[in-house]
This record gives sequence, C-alpha cells and structure tokens, in this order.
Amino acid sequence: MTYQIYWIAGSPYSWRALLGLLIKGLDYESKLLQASKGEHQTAEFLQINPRGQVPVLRDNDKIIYESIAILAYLDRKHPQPPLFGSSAEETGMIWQRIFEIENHVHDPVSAIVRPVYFDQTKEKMVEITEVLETVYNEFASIETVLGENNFYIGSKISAVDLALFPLVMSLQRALSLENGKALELNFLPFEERYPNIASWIQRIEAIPGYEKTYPPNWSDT
Ligand SMILES: N[C@@H](CCC(=O)N[C@@H](CS)C(=O)NCC(=O)O)C(=O)O
Repeated sequence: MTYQIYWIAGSPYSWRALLGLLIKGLDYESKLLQASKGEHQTAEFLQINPRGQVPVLRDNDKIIYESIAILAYLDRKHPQPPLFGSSAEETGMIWQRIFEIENHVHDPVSAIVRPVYFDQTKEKMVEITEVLETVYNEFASIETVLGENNFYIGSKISAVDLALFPLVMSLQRALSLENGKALELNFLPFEERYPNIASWIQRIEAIPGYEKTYPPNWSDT
C-alpha cells in the first residue's frame, strides 16, 4: 500500500508533510479532510489522531502525526535526498533551526495570519502589534541567511526549508487578502522587501510537482 496522508487545505503543517513526500518522490493517497464539516473531529479520525489534527501519515498499520515527525519518519525510510543532513554538524544545525522556527517564528506569524483568515484583525490589533517587531526581526534574519545560501542550510533543501516555507507563504497569503492589506504591515512584496526570501520561494515553487502540494483553496481567490 502506498502512503496515505490526511490533510486540510491551507494547513501549513500539512503542507510540510506534502512537500516531504514530494521531495522524496513518494506516491501517496490523498485524504483531504473538510475542516468546515468537522471531518477532523469524527470518531473515525480521532481514532487515527486523538488530537484531531492534521497532518497524519499512514504507512500500512503505522500512524505518524506531528508534521516534523512525519518528515523524520520519511527521511529514515527513504534516506535520499537527506532532509536531516549528512553529517553531525548539518543534523545538529537542522534541528536547531527547526526548534527555532517552532519556538520563535511560528506563534508570532500565526498571531498575524489567523486574525486575517478569521476576519478578526480589528479585535486582535493589540496582539498583532505586540508580535510585529519579533516577526520583522525573524524575517530580517531569514533574509540574511538566505542571502548566503540557496536553501536554509547550505545548497540543498532540508527539513528546515519544509518547516519554514508554509509559514512564510501563509504570511504572504494573509497579507495579500483585503483585510491583510489593510494592516499595512510592510512585508510585501517580498521581491522588494525580502528579495532573498522571494528567490528561495521561487526555487521551491520550481520543484517538479510543487503544484500538487499547493493549498487548493488558495487558488480560488
Ligand atoms: N504541531 C502539529 C500541529 C498540527 C495542527 O495544529 N494542525 C492544524 C491544522 S494547521 C489542525 O489540525 N487543526 C485542527 C484542530 O486543532 O482542531 C504539527 O506540526 O503537525
């Protein structure tokens, strides 16, 4: 049986897993859940992941959830191309960066993206303002790193890129929507404000099959 992946359109965590499958050149059966219909909360899905969250990877009788764990699982089963480095130094750096993204980038970016998606920018203006400096600082540091290399850790794509890319794309997406634009946050266009990030996005978008991972609900608007 090929892999099965349970995911929700527009979920940045799901996108990480889909990109991992793509980079590894693996076939998979797509199990796209409709969050609006509560398909991630059904008794059947809660048996698969009691937390009711996506992504979930099913490999025969093995169930793996947590997006980074899915990447690590795929990497161990299909070592080429390596997503977690080929040396102790690379592996250490990759995990360091992943934890930095999870601990320092994820929540501040979400604090901007979620209110835009849920049309709550007015109610959440204090929270958005509070995280702004952090997000500007994190983006400045990402921009510097990506000016030195094609990918986050050197010349090859790694799990760091897959962890970070959906968050960056989510911010870009949110700030392109009408209520996101109204915030006037000065992140966009990336081509002007963050040219190295923009080039990195283009490199990832150029991966054959990328379009299959692109959130289907983003193409509508
Ligand atoms: N840390 C988890 C987060 C998973 C997560 O929060 N997924 C969201 C979609 S982006 C979800 O399933 N939300 C539904 C819910 O929590 O009810 C991971 O990296 O996979």
